[in-house]
Amino acid sequence: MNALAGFPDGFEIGVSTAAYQIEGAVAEDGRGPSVWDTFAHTPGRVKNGDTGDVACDHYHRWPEDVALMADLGVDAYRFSIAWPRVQPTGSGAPNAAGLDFYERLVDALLQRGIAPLPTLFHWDLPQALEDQGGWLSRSTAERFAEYAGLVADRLGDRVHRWITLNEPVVHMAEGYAWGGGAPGKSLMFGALPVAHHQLLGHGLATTVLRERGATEVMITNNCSPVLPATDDEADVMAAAVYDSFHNRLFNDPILLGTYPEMLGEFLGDLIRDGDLATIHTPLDALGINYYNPTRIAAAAADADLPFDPRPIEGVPTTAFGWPVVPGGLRDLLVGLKDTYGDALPPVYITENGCSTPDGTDDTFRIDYLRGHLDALRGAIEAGVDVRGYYIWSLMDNFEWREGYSQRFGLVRMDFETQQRTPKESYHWLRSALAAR
Ligand code: IFM
Repeated sequence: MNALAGFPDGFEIGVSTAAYQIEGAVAEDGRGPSVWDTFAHTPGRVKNGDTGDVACDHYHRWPEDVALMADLGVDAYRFSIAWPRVQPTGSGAPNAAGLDFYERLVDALLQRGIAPLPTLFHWDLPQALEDQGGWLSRSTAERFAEYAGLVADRLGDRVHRWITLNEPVVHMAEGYAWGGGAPGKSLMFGALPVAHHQLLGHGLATTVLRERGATEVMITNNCSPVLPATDDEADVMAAAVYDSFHNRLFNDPILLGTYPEMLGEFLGDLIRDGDLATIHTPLDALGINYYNPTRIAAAAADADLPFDPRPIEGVPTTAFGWPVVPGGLRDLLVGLKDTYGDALPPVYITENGCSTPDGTDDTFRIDYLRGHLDALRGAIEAGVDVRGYYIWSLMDNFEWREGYSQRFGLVRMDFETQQRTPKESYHWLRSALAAR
């Protein structure tokens, strides 16, 4: 059966990328440094000392990448806009050359009948803003809304759908709590203000985008269904804590206008009158990135954190070691519907995909995608309003602290020559799209 059969009319199939992971050209046309430039250039932070300096050189080779997408036949392309290209120091007048680049990209997509879906922040904060506190500082939320306005002023006559932030939980956790990503801080629970300020930035930017004619504004949250390691009460409690931290901290305030009770106390003083109303500004859709469920046990009494992730046994794993559990996608979506009811807007799966070893046949990725599309169909049949599915990623790219070692692409990248070679999964998807 065609893997894309049985989805509702208008169901969107797309591919996703992010600026720092593909663009390169980090010092061209006035782009300022971002926290990821700083982090990647700090010895020992990224595997093999890799950086995004060149990445897929998409900044120069974007016409080839648009042609690949057109040939693939996708409906839409989710990419991110690099804030430091638009505002090199994170505030002030826009850098026209940076906006020109995205304007050319958007025009080329539209000419090919591919709907652009830009994300305004995918972790590459201008370094100058980080130097003033980054997302620990409330002012970054205000700067973000201004930046959103500058981008929409230029592109808003052609782009009507926007994603504000990508995976704020991952940016908070990796960037500010554990230090595995930029800006590399290890504040543990001291990172929680980053959640509030990102959410506030999202809410402020949503209003700005709407004022400039946006018809569909969403945020992309990374969500993971949480499984207690056993039925033991301590494990069940630890799983609930993890669920609050990973999922509910970002979904509840947006969809319900409240923080999960067990985390609200950490945020108390930061929340000003009106903040939750701003964050709760109605959303047109919710973007969800799904990769795998998380299995959680209670932590040892002297541990830093109150939960202890455990492996999920007995399932295949990706090259990253992530468990492959397609049914988790259905469970996640049905669970969200159960939790939020009518407060859950239409959903787009804005990322799903797997890394595989270089040079192997691509059956693993095809099976992965087919399995997750089946699970998605199951969620729709169970009553969840899902409007689209975006594969991570169009092409192999800079996988953050793993550098170029994890390959998620439908298109193989030779990072020496910049040659792009469609993988078997690309051809498989192309046939499925053509036969829809
Ligand atoms: O590469 C990342 C992406 O930037 C955000 N979501 C998860 C992907 C795979 O790790």
